[in-house]
Amino acid sequence: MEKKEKAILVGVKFKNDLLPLSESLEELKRLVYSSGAETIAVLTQTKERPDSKYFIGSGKLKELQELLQGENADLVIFDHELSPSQARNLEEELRIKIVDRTELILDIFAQHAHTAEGRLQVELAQLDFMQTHLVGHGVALSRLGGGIGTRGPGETKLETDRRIIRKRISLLKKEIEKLGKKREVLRTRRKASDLKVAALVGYTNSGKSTLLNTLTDAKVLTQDKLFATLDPVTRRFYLDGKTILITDTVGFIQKLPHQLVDAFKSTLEETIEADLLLNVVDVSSSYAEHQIEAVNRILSELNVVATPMVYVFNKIDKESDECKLRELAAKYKPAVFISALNGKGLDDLLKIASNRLGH
Ligand SMILES: Nc1nc2c(ncn2[C@@H]2O[C@H](COP(=O)(O)OP(=O)(O)OP(=O)(O)O)[C@@H](O)[C@H]2O)c(=O)[nH]1
Ligand SMILES: [Mg+2]
Repeated sequence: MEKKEKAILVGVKFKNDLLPLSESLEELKRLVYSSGAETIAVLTQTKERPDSKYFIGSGKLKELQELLQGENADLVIFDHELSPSQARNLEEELRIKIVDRTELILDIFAQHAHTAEGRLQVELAQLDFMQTHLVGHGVALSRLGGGIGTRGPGETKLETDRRIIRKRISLLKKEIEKLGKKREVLRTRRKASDLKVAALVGYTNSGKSTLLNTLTDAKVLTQDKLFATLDPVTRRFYLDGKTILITDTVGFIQKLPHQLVDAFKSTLEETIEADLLLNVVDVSSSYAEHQIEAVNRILSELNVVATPMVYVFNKIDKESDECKLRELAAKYKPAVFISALNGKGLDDLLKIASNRLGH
């Protein structure tokens, strides 16, 4: 077992931020936990705009320096996207590994990618990140120590040469395209056979895989960690005497790194091409509405707004606030309320799915 890395988190509230800082930081902590690291301290600040050199202001930088002297931290994680030069300046000033939110999410993806296609997609996203951050890590701090930012299929230590990276990226794109073509053939065949597809979409950790397992005995890994599923899984299901396919896929998150959206295009095609979207929401989260908005934003970026959709409010066994449930039902339609864990409400879900698929 790798030693658990100890992380200090830094979050800055800017004037125009839509999300409360506390919500974003709570999520960052869950991301840190999901990556296998441990949060030992959190530092926050309110600012007009990021400092161009260090992202945080000079006073906060000093505070962070002092904190680092007292704590036995392995790295500092920023809840933001740092520019390559900010990351480098911070590393040189603080003499510690600096990781930003994008890099952290990429690391979780790297740990959770298991199929050949998933690994290629993660490597592509990581190299894309690396390519723009080649100046990001000062020579003073070698990254050979392991941990966040060093794991993943693409990690061969001296690939810091732009030319090599560019070559590798173009190779990966070709490979991914080849696999994407295979998917396309399968989809075309499916369409010809008139098989309808329902795709499970939603925020990470909302219970998509649990629902697939309950419905089909799929045995997909479910975990109380973010981004447990990366590779799409499709299972047959009998609905009103007809076979349909249900696809479980990668979850979404606020501020999803664009490198991942780009690299996972072919995986996301499964969602784009579905006949019905089951938008699974963790109703017990205090941030359920923000999560719905984030998911819908990504769906509209993927151009799937025309696909019929059902809001599947999951985990009702954990939510007792009737008022909240009524408000959600009034705002997001059509909706069903279920517990993927204990099976409650599944009949309603199947009825509405069947109806929406035109059975
Ligand atoms: N109480 C309760 N917990 C649930 C329910 N459905 C899922 N969970 C739990 O929520 C956590 C996440 O479930 P997953 O099915 O892995 O979620 P997911 O949407 O597939 O998540 P990612 O693959 O990470 O995007 C697990 O710990 C599940 O046991 C439910 O109806 N009730
Ligand atoms: Mg899952």
